[in-house]
Amino acid sequence: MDLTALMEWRNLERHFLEMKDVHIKELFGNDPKRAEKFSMEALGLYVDISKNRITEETKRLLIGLARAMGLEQAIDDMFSGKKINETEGRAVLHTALRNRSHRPVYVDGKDVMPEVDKALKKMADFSAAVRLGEWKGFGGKKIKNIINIGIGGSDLGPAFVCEALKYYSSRNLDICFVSNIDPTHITETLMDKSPEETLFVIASKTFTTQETMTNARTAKEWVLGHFRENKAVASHFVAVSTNEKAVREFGIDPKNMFIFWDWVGGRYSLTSSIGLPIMIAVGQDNFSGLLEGFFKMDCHFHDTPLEKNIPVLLGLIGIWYNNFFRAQSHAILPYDQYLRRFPAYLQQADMESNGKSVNKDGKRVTCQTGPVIWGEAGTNGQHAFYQLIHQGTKLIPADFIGFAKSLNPRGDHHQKLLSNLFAQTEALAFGKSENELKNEGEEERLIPYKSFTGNRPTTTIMAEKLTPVILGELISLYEHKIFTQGVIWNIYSFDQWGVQLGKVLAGLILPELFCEDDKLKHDSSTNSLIEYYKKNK
Ligand code: G6Q
Repeated sequence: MDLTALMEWRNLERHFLEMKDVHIKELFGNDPKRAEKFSMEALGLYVDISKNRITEETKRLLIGLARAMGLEQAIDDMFSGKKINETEGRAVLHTALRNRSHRPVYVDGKDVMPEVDKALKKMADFSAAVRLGEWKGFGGKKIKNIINIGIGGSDLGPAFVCEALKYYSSRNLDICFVSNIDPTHITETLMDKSPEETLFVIASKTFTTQETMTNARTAKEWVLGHFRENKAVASHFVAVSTNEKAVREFGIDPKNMFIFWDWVGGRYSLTSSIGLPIMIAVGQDNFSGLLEGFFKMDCHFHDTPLEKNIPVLLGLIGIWYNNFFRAQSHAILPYDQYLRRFPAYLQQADMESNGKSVNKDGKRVTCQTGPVIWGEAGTNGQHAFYQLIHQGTKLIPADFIGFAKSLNPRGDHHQKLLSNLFAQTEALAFGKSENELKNEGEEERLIPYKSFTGNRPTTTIMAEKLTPVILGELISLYEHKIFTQGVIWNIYSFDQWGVQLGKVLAGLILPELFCEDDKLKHDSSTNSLIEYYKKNK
């Protein structure tokens, strides 16, 4: 199916010609009720899409495209456990992990909910034991440090959420994340810690990932170097994995293994056992709150008509800029320090899912797919890259995220933070014209530099305050936004073959770095880099 040949696509192309020079200022000028019409309140979120370059007609046409691409059926297929990850032959059921209704969800004819509940119970028992100081190190001391060793989907989700929910976390425990194979990462992390008080969570779906297994072996040497008894491993290592055999071979007792399943994709796994460090940090109740939030947004996505469906609408607005305005990137700008790592988390979620150029029919796509995702917590970004968003030559649609209440109120900090958030969206949308500057008596020669064209689109998402429930809703919202876009682009969002080639080549180069023989068979650049290393190591 060629998406760009669809009548719905061509209608959007025509509509784009009418819209491309329309200013957001005009859209607001023509309709005093625009903010009301283009904002939504649901599940404790207030989502304002009015500062986008859209009209009712844009929405209607985009929804037409979504229907033409079978979005409603695709949503049903995902939730019902169809093997929609066809290139890996797997169902995609992260929604079952937070299915608080406990309605059966079937994979290959088997209801997975009892196993999901059992895994959650095991996590809860273990987390409680660690939090209460009942889980002791081999030397009998309480655990003070939890170090999660994992990478990609086995790192970014729990690392992001542990920081996002830090306000709700136990301050008696230090939760760290080691992901990079660079020895600096684990060295710096272990530096100030005692093996007696440290518990490692080795998080790897496959339990074969080079970075994770190398770091895990180094951690094991560190622990055994201290205790000099193999038995110590049982008190200081647990595993989160789908691969029991490899976990056992590493020396971890399978009773200290937390399972998940092949129908949970790495970057969609933080509500599975991969979330163990989160539950240890914030406790079972807060973790349940997080799941509750995910579930609420899952239900909203599944049950709400496309016209009022928040993830669908945000996904469609993204398509509008990406494919018609030809925007190359999308900024995520959380005005909350706790959400500092949201952009990095979403970078993987979005770019690994939708960074594809072959469609479901095995053909090259005929339109742009996933954008570059980037961002930084407000207000830091304002003093760094916002210049380009305001006055650069590129169109960068941005999502602003903020909360009415601060979790750490202090003087007028929060009011200042929010005034900046609101002001940025206002400045980006409405700009400042040369005439306004003239009327203010600005020096003639500076007018071109000081004027702002505006018409730079933003979406603002607000909630009363950052809670585990709201965080779950926000993450699920973006997961489903990404899904929506993948369906429209007709690509497989749940595989990641693009990470393979580099891994294979690294495997070939590794022995060459150790061997003295200098007959290298790569291209001249790669050969020179390897030779440079050998001369200077
Ligand atoms: C995510 C990817 C990838 C994966 C890591 C770690 O969707 O699959 O980021 O999570 O490569 O893999 P393991 O968990 O198997 O170590």
